Amino acid sequence: MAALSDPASFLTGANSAFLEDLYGRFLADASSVDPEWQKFFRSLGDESGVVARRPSWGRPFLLEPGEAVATRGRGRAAGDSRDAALDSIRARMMIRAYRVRGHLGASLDPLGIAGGERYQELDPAYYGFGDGDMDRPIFLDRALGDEFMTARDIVARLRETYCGTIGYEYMHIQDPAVRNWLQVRIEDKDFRPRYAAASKRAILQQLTAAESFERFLHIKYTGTKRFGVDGAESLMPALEAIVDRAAQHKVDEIVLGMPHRGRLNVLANLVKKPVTAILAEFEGVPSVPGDVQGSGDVKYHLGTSADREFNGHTVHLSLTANPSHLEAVDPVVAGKVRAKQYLRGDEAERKRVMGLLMHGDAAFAGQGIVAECLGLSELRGYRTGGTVHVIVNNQIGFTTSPGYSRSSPYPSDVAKGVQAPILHVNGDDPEAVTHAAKIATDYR
Ligand SMILES: Cc1ncc(C[n+]2csc(CCOP(=O)(O)OP(=O)(O)O)c2C)c(N)n1
Repeated sequence: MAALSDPASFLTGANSAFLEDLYGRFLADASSVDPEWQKFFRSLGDESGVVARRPSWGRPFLLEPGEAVATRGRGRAAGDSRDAALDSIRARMMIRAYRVRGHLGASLDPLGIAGGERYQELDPAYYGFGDGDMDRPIFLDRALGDEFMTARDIVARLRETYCGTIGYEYMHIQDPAVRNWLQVRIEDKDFRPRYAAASKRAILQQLTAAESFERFLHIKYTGTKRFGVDGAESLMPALEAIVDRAAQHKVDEIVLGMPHRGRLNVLANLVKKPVTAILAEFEGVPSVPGDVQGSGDVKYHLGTSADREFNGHTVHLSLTANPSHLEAVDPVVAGKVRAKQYLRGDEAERKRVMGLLMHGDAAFAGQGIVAECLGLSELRGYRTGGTVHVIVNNQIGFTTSPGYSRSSPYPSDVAKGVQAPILHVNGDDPEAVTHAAKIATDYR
């Protein structure tokens, strides 16, 4: 039999699940697979840390399993002023750690592939609070609202605030007033998310509309390339919440830009483009005679605009047309916002026209134009008063896993350079997603 010209030609999509499983076992323990497979996997020369299946926001610096944490608690009696001071200092250190790194303990893994590692700075034992130290009152000087709290209550409060389904990154912001505004929004009891039955019903209705729309396309146009929002349906209530909130702030116009993913859903359910027009385009018929025609993806490039009313305030929404080139639409949206602000005489405050950009996780981290736009965003000649960015993180970039496509832990890290607050939200908790969307809009 002739030798195979490509020794990897047997690696096909059809046996990928089997190979992935085998490779996983090889990485965990090389001797657990057949020697021939060992030889082959070694010849690939992959770095195991890069290949290991981790979520895109995998955490590199964690306690090793079984590694002891620094336990300094000695079961002290209350009343000793030095020990009381130590308690207070250590509690404050722990509170700060949660504010800075609580997101590393947040539940942000809808696919359940994170492995549940602990981050040592979030462990009370790291600050000397052992099992016997959890129930005496510690003077906090109202750091979390109350004058005294026990370590147990502090940890419970911090975990509830910072390790739920929203992970907050805001402590990199240098301006104390800005940072404090966010801290109050995150920690204060008055701002805790509370959803009335009507709000929950509205969210459910938006999710149902989003899912039904994708299912319909899937059934009706089986086999047609579709950049569905499947799995990230909570994008829809998030966008609805942003626009609704912007309307409450008397924003008159929102200029939107987005990539392919979820675009038809946004057109149908947010911008309310007639579904007949969308479907006509799906069948290759331009809904407006004379519209550009090109590849089968054109329907994912077209823009549209419409007025929507929220509690008596009309907001004009315009989704900017874009090319296939990911993120190229970003500066176009910023330019449109600025032009509209100029035309409306909104240059002093820039409160009436707002930009709203959506991104894929791989594109946001990978495209240089994102960094360029962020870098220009605060300059006098370019500023627009702030853009709300939504990264739809499906933990993959076409066929590339995050470990192969970026060096930063989160896709959003480039935005820290302009001190933007970053809210990571678990897409399986649509109420949390809308809560984060509201904070982002209020912040803007
Ligand atoms: C500038 C540019 N480079 C490459 C591509 C090809 N491409 C299309 S989709 C895609 C992956 C995008 O991944 P992500 O941003 O995570 O979005 P997702 O499709 O996963 O929602 C790539 C590389 C492109 N369209 N534009």
